[in-house]
Amino acid sequence: MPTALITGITGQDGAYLSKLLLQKGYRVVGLLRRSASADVVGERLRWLGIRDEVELVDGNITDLSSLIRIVETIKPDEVYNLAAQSFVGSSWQQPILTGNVTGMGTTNILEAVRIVKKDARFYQASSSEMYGLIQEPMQSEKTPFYPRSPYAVAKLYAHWMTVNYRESFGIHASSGILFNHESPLRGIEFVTRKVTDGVARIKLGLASKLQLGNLDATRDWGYAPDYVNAMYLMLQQEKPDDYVIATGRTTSIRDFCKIAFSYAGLNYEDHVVTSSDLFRPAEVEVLLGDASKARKKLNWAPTVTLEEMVAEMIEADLARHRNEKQA
Ligand code: NDP
Ligand code: GDR
Repeated sequence: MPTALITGITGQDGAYLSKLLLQKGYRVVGLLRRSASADVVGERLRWLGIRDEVELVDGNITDLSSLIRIVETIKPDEVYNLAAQSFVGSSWQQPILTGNVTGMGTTNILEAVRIVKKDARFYQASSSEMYGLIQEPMQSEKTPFYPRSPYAVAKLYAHWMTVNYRESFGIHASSGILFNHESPLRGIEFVTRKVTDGVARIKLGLASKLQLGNLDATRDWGYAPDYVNAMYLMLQQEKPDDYVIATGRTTSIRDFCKIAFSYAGLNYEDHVVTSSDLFRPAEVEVLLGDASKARKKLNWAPTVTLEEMVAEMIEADLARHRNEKQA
């Protein structure tokens, strides 16, 4: 039975990746950072019905000694580094923490692998945010990077460290440059989930307005379960490499709102208000990914449309709020 170590197991991708790997017969071990809110720990794993099937070990991506101990103890065949301060908006408020966790945390886990188990295969969660100020209309593995937030700068450092450990030490280290991907398990602070949650609350009469920032930015939004499958496929390749994972369709926040509100029979213009407080100091205006390399080499393709995903997210948020009302 192969063993996978997942950092960031309690996040959206960690939960879906755990489910996928369990289905494939893996032993799944996740790094769990200590939290005072023990009651909410593992909420997403519980939502997927796999909380008792994964093992959780105490550690932190900023604490190299904990990582060395964990890699020594569980001897993983595959390491998926998904842990990050992943909210771009907060990275201006917490630039140093973001650098320590999202950037240096990656070096810590790469070091633990290099020192303890050099033959483990390594996945790094790189991001389309690294493209930032766009240099080409469609972004591929060859497009130059121009990060526009402390988060993106930290991710770019982590990305190059992954490439460097591959080239310097021969580690089977791959980076997935993933464009935005969403699901009912998406954190509530990200715009898609904020919108689907807002639609559900407005539909149920729990709210009437939804406050957003820049509606004109566009994103290439995919479906998280499709994207964790791409992570797995990257580590099954004979040679490590970097891959863009995207749908090839970009949609503005405004159009996302139109799709989401109209699914619930509502008009977004009656409910969405914008606030300059929610605009970012520097914006990534457009993202549109070219995943042809992944299609060709990994035989990967998205399976769910934006409209199907929005419907699933709204239904899940409606169910959550109905349950809350009954409780
Ligand atoms: P989430 O924000 O949902 O999850 C982040 C995870 O990192 C959580 O499990 C969190 O734990 C953990 N974490 C944060 N700080 C630490 C720390 N100091 N030590 C250990 N664990 C920590 O992110 P997603 O699941 O959406 O994304 C997964 C990864 O992919 C992230 O690295 C993200 O930056 C990257 N990415 C995401 C994309 C997306 O569209 N979703 C696109 C491209 C890249 P806790 O539960 O305790 O907070
Ligand atoms: P992003 O996702 O920054 O692309 O990072 P987010 O959903 O936060 O923002 C997308 C776009 O929506 C605009 N926006 C708002 N965003 C939020 N969060 N809240 C609002 O009210 C709002 N109004 C407008 C933003 O300005 C932005 O243009 C996500 C994260 O998962 C990263 O970790 C990951 O690396 C990238 O996707 C790819």
